[in-house]
Amino acid sequence: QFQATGVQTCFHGRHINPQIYAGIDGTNWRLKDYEAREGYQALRKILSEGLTQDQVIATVKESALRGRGGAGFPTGLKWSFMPRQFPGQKYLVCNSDEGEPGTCKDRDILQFNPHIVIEGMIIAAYAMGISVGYNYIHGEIFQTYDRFEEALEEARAAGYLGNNILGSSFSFQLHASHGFGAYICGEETALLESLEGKKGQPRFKPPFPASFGLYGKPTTINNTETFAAVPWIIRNGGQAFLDIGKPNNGGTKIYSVSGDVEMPGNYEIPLGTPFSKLLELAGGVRGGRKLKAVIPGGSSAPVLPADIMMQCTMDYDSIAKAGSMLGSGAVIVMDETRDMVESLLRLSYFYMHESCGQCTPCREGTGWLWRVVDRIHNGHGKPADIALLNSVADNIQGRTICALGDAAAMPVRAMIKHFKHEFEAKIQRPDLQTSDGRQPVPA
Ligand code: L3W
Ligand code: SF4
Repeated sequence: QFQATGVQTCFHGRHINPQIYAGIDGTNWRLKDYEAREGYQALRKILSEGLTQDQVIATVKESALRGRGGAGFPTGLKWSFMPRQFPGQKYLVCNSDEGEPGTCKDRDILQFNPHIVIEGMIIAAYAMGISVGYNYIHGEIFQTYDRFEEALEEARAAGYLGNNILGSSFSFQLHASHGFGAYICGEETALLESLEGKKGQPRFKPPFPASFGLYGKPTTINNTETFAAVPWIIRNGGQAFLDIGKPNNGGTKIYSVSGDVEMPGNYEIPLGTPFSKLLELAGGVRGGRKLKAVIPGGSSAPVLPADIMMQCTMDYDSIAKAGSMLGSGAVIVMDETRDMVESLLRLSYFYMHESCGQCTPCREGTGWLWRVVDRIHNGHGKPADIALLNSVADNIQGRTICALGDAAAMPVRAMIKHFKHEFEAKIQRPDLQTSDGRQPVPA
């Protein structure tokens, strides 16, 4: 029932299963097509049945929908943090600043089913009594931004957005905002700074955006995929959504599967599905090779060796129990030929490059990590370097303003924990270095 149907959405090998989020072939994204797929029926239901704000939030809580951007925070709980009777302006923000290496799901949702995000945001705004919203879209996806703008125009013209929506007393203005392509602007408070026209640097939390958000006003920020789940939940009920997944992990999730698989792409499957099933949907390991390791939730998530990963189900709790995190659902598959030192070199370069430089442990530490991994990779590693890497990671983790510091430190510790022998081999046997990353490193 939930097998990826092979619906082509973007380019070869990219599939989104038409269960909840999409099911689009690239031509049927317009309002009339969305309405033909029960689009805006959830909004109509709320307004015609006069559902209260509390009822909508209670339904989302019941669904056990958790934030799809990385942290997995319960959506209904987050919505309930918003002050109801706030005298000033409140804001709703969609985080479409998808930049996590390996993640490419939000881009496809916006490109192929933009109205599902718009409807989800309208419902969220209704539930929290918000009259203005923004969708902050990653700076490098111009086509997607234009598509979303077109969809907004359609929704406004049809009376779904603007003043007195569908003749009700509820009004909501929604705007698109183009980001600038910096990874750090996906961090919610950096995003808010950027939206305000400032340099995109994270703020200290608390206060959380629910009390001090955009322009210092109460703000709720959810990920694109999170909003996209909301119309289905309202149409079918919270319990139905929960039943698709497993307790505490309601619904389906889109996984961006990349790396050494036959059919990389976006796959929508129920939370709680065995990893082995997802791997099978993606065509298995490329070239029939053996699975070596998997990064289960985007580059910030600790790597897991094949034997542990094959025991996991794809949901927040199972992956956390195994020592990693589901994150944004970017599943990076590595086969037996992958050189883990070289993989870590790529990752650590990314975090060094994307650090906003605001706090010393992250600004200096990410550079240290990269330089030490680089010298190990280049055959100039010293025996003390492995301990040095762990020590630098220790001095970053938990000591920074935002999660980027942790995200840079955790992959280092995990790589060393599970694949220490590869680091040792490079230090002891420089002749085993690989430059193309395809030569196996003997155990
Ligand atoms: C009010 C409280 N609100 C928490 C809210 C908070 C936020 C949400 C989760 O990081 C992760 C990160 C990346 N009162 C609250 C409260 N909130 N306590 O709940 O908060 P938090 O701090 O747990 O997470 P975060 O800062 O949102 C996100 C990881 O995701 N990640 C990155 C993904 C990148 C993308 C992208 O490319 N755009 O999604 C992937 O794994 O490392 O750990 O809203 O305000 N007491
Ligand atoms: Fe900037 Fe890094 Fe500090 Fe985050 S942890 S605020 S990215 S310096």
